[in-house]
Amino acid sequence: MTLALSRKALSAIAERVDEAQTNGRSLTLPTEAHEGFDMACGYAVQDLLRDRWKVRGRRLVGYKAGLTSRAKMAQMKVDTPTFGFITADMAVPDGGICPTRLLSRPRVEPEIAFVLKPDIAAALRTEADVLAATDFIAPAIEIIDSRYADYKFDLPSVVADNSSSARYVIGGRPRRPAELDLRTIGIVVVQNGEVVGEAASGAVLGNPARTIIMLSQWLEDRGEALEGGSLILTGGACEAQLVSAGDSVCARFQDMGDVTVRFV
Ligand code: 0L1
Ligand code: MG
Repeated sequence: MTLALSRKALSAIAERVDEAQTNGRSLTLPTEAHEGFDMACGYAVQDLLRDRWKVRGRRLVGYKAGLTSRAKMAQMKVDTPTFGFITADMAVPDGGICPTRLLSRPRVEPEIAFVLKPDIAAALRTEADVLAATDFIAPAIEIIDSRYADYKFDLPSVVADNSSSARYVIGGRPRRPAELDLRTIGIVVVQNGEVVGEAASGAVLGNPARTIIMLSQWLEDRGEALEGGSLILTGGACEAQLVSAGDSVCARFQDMGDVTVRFV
């Protein structure tokens, strides 16, 4: 595919995004700085970012999907989900502490996380395929961030910023897929003792397993395949909430327990 920007220009953008993610700095949107910067350019930058991470020894452990619920789409005024990659060093332990010093504008969202079995089919096309390929399902909080100045937002730029990935917390009680009705798990988000978000897991595409079908198709379209053993964050079930140092957040998942994190 021919991209609107040269490889050199895309590499320079990946370097700037990497630096901003690492040091908590803000950037101009690539769409404002480069005419023609589109979704294909956004994913090309994301790939270059992933290559840079690998060279530095950051371990890829899976994928994230963003903007998979109506609430998130409405909050960000978009209608297309996005994907990104997650690494081992983005994990914060359940009940642990998340420093905000290197984050610009952290927000939290409750997500259903899947961990796939080590050996899976090349493509997962149905909910049954996904459930058969799933080792366990766990409650999660994703901590997203944006590296763009003045809270500006557009999809190609967000994709270049690895779909706003920053940190994640996996916790609660992991469950086998057969033990759950993935459409109706109640989720409540409590921030400093106050309920700030409520959803059912089916807010994510009717069933968060559908995120994994979309992810599998997206990877196939780019000549890649889902890797066995991957951790997948399926997308926020309700609107993301801004957090800052001093906040405590607990996401409570029906029949799956709580996930908690404190920001300093
Ligand atoms: O995880 C996500 O929902 C990705 C969100 C991307 C947009 C944002 O920064 O809110
Ligand atoms: Mg998310």
